[in-house]
Amino acid sequence: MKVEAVELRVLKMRLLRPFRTSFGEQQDRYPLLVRLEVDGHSAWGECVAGEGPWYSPETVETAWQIMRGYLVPSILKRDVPDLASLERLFLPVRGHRMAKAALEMAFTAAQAEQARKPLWKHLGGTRDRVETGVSIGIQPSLDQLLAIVAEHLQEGYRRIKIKLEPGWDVQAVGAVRERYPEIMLTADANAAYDLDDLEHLLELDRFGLLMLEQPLSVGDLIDHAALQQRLRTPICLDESIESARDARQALQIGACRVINIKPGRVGGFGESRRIHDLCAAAGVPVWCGGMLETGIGRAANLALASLPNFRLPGDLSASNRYWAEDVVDPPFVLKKGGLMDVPGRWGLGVRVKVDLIDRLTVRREMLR
Ligand code: NPQ
Ligand code: MG
Repeated sequence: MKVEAVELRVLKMRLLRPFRTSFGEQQDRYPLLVRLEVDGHSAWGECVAGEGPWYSPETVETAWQIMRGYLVPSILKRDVPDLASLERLFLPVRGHRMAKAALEMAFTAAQAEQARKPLWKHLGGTRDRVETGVSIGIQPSLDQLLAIVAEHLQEGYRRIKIKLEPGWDVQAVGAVRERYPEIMLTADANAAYDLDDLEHLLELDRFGLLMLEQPLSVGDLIDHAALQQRLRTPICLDESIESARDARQALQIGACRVINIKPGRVGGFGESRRIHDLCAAAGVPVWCGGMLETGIGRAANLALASLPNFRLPGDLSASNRYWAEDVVDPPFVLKKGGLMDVPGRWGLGVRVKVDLIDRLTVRREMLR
């Protein structure tokens, strides 16, 4: 497959409501999109890097520069027969996994399109609908938290995740659990604690959480293992797992019992698949995380989540969880029972609204 040209764009989109985590609050999202031209066809991908280096060291700006300066030149006008070849061409660039993943997503969608298959079948998925969950930001009050949880349960989401930070943890989880004793409930600290908080974190054990996501710092596999020793609640790692090697080592020392896979965080579908397979072999469930994507990134996540070891509901929310108008048509919606259809058209599987994207674009460059 030959990539004739690559277009990079940054959009400006407003979230329907501000999203607050332990690393900050945000209302505007600047999605970074890539479009590959392959055999006269367009293939879209989305880079999930954040606006600032809070969730990960990558940002929209660094991803743009690394794609433009290194990754795109390494593939332009070259014959790249398959995913393994693309990964080899990207290997000299250390890190910058979100930048790599965006190009890999578009490349893989183009391959699926050429094979006349939807992405999920091309990736080896085994189902055309998946269970959804929703991630709820830190709220100004417990009342507002309960109201927003109620709203999302009503819409049908199968699993509620609430964001934690010191000062918004035991009480918040307790309030939701007291109101809803039976729901699948999880909590995500985005690395806001350390082992000095051990006794405090142990208080979360009584709420029967499905898992506790990324309680400690990114590099703290050993401390996560120590915490997991004391905690009945399974620990799920997110930020700490950037590769299949990280996943293998985390499982080896007992640092977690669940892994959140985000293709952006680990460098693409190839690495996601290796983590998926390794966890399947170890009997460890995985689920697909979210990064406030547009419908383009959502389509990719849904395709990945159709693989068999994605056994827990992901952060795979409907378009209207985040956006007044999504960049794909039709928008993603929840079906009965909190299920979502995996896009079924050839390639990425969705129709991209190029006119809308044009109107939202604040920066654009064509590379040939
Ligand atoms: C998580 N996502 O699971 C992330 C955190 C997150 C849906 O909870 C810009 C860039 C904004 C990255 C907001 C969800 C972000 C971001 C939240 C990541 O930890
Ligand atoms: Mg997380």
